[in-house]
Amino acid sequence: MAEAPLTLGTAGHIDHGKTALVRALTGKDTDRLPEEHERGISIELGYARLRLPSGRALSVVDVPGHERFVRTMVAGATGIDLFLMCIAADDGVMPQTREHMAVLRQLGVEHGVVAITKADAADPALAAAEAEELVPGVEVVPVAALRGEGLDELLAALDRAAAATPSRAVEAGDAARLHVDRSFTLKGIGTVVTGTLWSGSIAAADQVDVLPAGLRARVRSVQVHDEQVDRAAAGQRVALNLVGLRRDEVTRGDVVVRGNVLRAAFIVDARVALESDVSPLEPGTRVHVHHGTRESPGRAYPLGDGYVQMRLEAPIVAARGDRLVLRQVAPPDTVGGGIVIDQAARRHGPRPEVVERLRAIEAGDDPAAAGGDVADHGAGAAGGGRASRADGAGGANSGRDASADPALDAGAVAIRDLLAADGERPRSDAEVATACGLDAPAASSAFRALEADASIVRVSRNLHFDAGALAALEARVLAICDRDGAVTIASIRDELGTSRKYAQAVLEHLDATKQTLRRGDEHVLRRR
Ligand SMILES: Nc1nc2c(ncn2[C@@H]2O[C@H](COP(=O)(O)OP(=O)(O)OP(=O)(O)O)[C@@H](O)[C@H]2O)c(=O)[nH]1
Ligand SMILES: [Mg+2]
Repeated sequence: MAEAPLTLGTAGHIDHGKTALVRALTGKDTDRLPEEHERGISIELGYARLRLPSGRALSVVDVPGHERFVRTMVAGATGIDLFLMCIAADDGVMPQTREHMAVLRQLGVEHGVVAITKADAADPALAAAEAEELVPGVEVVPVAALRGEGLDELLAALDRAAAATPSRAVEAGDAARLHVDRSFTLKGIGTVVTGTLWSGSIAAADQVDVLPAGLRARVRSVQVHDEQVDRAAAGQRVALNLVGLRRDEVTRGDVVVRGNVLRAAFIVDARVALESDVSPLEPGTRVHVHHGTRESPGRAYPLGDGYVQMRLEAPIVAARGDRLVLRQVAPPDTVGGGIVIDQAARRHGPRPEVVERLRAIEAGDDPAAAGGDVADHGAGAAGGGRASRADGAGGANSGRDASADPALDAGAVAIRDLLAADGERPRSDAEVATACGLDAPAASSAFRALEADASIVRVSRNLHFDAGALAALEARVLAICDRDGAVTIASIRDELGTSRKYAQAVLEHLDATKQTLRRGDEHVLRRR
């Protein structure tokens, strides 16, 4: 069998010589923006191809080291199999050396090499000792890229590291998915997206879906490293020319899938590991959740036993087993990471049966989730529908199943679907009952069943929200609250472009659930 394609990602603090080293190794300057040259720093991800002495070729992603661009680094690092950590001899281990290492750890990128760069500028011994402490068990090679010294030793070390590295993509199954890291238009060609193919394969003439929007497109051509191919395989860096899609309809963070097997979701349950110096998460802790090339603000709700529910402001398109990186906003830092256990979870609190179920899924013996690694139960499908609507894209995932949930009667299912369709502006309970053809007692028992099953949430005497839509709305309101210090019904109404009725309902619900506190007309975040 041919060797699996591998992607090598640089890592390391700003100005530690990553781009210079990639250039010395590959001949390619990955800083291609004028602004990058003017400022002398990398801003965007850069790409190159590296031929190792063994003959093996690696795709290379060069990431920026600036602390403001860690999110870009994470987007690049999610597609890599092994790392090239650069630590400058004259500077040693610095904050983004540590943070990039934390990101790699949380993404499960274990193999790589450390280069002590600028070995011509200072004795590399001190930085090498720091490196051995930070990244134990990894080969450390001093190099001077501008003089071309140490490159042969580095290439040999990379060959050894590559030989020991399994491709993560090939392990990941058959369904094709590509997390988009760039999208652009080429004159006469149209919309092009690039990314690492995480799993499956994609060929010209394939029909694909772009999630979370749920837009359809046809693949006109496929390129791997600037060469036209019939079919791209898992693990390769791929460029797809898509027909039927405008450039502004697809962007970094979106996911191109073939086979309609993944869904977008606002709520995921994950097993979380925090970095060693981070204190435990409080319910409602604000975090930025990075998944694939997407970053979404959200809140973390510990469920017990290391499981945490992430309620997100923007949907992610995840499969079970995917890695998440968690960053805090202020001060910005990587605080931990997680592995997705339920990729389309329902909103729930830290109940023993929730933890039991997640344990069962993780052990591979959960009956409701058995048989596949992607959303295949009712909640997952509904999550997709909700996600796309709340995202403003509309009409997505029309394949959403009609949901014959055995625990719910037809009336309850009708209400659930109607509220999911209403999203952030649900009609009143009485209007829902009328629309579903239910009399008052039937409607009220259906509402109770749906509340118990956490697919809807009651926010006031006669108003229910779809749980996913409410979570997204709450997250947006809390983000505004965080930014402005305090909000009022009027400010929320104006900023969200909603009506006073919904603004008031959501604020009262946030007060009642102790996420905000009312002070006169204002609502402020409850501090820990
Ligand atoms: N003396 C010496 N200087 C180097 C060497 N490699 C890089 N530099 C210099 O260090 C500076 C930063 O190099 P870059 O390669 O842009 O650093 P980077 O890590 O890619 O920086 P960011 O992408 O912004 O994080 C430049 O001025 C380089 O010329 C080296 O081997 N020796
Ligand atoms: Mg650079």
